[in-house]
Amino acid sequence: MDSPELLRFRTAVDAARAELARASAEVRDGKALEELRRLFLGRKRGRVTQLFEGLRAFEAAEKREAGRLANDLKTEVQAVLGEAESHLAVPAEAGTEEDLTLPGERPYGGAPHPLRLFQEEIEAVFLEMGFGIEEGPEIETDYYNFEALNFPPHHPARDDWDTLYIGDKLLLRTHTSPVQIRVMEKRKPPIRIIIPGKVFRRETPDPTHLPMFFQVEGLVVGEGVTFAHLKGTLEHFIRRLFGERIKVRFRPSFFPFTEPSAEVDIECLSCGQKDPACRVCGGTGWKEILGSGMVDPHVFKSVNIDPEKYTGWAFGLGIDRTAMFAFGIPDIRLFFENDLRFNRQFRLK
Ligand code: 2NL
Repeated sequence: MDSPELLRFRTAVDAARAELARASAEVRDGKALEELRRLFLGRKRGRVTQLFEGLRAFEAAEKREAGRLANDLKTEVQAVLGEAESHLAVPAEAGTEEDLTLPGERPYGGAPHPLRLFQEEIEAVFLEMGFGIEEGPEIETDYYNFEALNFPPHHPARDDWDTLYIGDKLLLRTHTSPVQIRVMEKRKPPIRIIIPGKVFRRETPDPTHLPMFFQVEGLVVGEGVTFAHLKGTLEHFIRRLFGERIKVRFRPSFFPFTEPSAEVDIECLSCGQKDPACRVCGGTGWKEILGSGMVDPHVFKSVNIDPEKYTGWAFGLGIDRTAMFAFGIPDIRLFFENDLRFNRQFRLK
């Protein structure tokens, strides 16, 4: 049985709770809210405060129960005050109303991806020199991706260009060269084109590899086209992209579809050719940026271009790899995380 004191305490708590409900329903502004807060939680006269004061009169046996009642009420009061506050309209102070004559805020409308911007820079240099831009399918046949490019079936050179096969004859293209083959089938020389696009290789993702990346290839075919044109054009391209003073070197190499072949290196921009432990150039001072060569006569034969009459040169460059080098980006995967804080850093000029 509750003592009369505890009964009275219960009644007082219930009365306070009823008053809370009534008074809170009438709160319309910050001032009324503050009054309500003072009515219940005020330091001397607050309803809750006084109930806590009253606890002192109880024997230990009932103090615990009375304390619980007072505490529950306090929690409720705080919840009701918080709720009432969140429903209050922000007071419109004089002079701070919305100025309807101000121009609107421009919503963020998106921006080209950094790789797209870099691709467009590359395209601009070749467009200047009279090249056209071609595109083609990302799913290719074995013929266009390999055979026409002088990779016979089962040739070990295919190992360096392993990819995902879709059935026997279809695959994800490993370079954009198949587009050049398609163009040469349809069009007679002179030809002067670049082909940017997605390519695919069997790779495990790491800071410098992904199974999908971007490439630009180029092709020039005509009468009297020589290795001198290859050198002059590629050197000009590199100077337009990286600046007039960049050091460039050509180095012999091998590709199944060109003969002779050359790789092109530029000075390491990361260490300025000075750091024997440089992570970017491995201490060599040079960074390979593209592969190139004179189109192999076997390639011309597969598209019915007479290699006795016409010669040509071609090149291939990884857009992602080159953009990483140009911007000092340490991990290729950053391009594909779609983190706007990363992407927005590359709004060029
Ligand atoms: C590299 C090397 C290269 C080509 C691509 C090509 C295309 C045709 C005929 C002959 Cl149709 N060649 N493309 C030539 C040499 C090198 O790419 O390292 N790319 C990232």
